[in-house]
Amino acid sequence: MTATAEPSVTSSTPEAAVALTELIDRFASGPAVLDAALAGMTDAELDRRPAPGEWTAREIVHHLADAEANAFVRLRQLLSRAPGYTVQVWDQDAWAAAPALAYDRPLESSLTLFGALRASSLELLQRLTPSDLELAGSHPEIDQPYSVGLWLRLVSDHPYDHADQIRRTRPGAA
Ligand code: NI
Repeated sequence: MTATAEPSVTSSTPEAAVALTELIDRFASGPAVLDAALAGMTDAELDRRPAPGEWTAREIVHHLADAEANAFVRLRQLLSRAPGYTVQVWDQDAWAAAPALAYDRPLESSLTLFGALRASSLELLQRLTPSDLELAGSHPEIDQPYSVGLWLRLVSDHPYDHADQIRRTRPGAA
């Protein structure tokens, strides 16, 4: 997805503090948002491909876990002030399509992993200072510093975007 960022989250005004709290709440709610989107879906529904080239709900869940694992590393690299840190990019479509990564397997391990990774990162986010938000590295595909503030905005939105996508895989939704 395309990266956009509002700079306000990286300042230390009262408005920015509210914005930060809201972003952290949004980050924390990701697993529940995903669970709600999946509620009651059968295996057949999880494997329904709404159109050629689009992901199934099952594939989206594995993608969310794998993306969170990448995000988990990025946050820690940023917060550890890794010198000259450049984000490691990964090809999400190649991961979803690689037979060895088995995006057709049961959901449970990826749901557990997504929740656990996010719970761990949440503990770090709850301790952030305003200056931590400005810690930054670079991203080969983003034309601005890849800061903790940008990370938080992008990663907080991620399960919301994909929950919408899961709802669109349901029969009659698209
Ligand atoms: Ni995604």
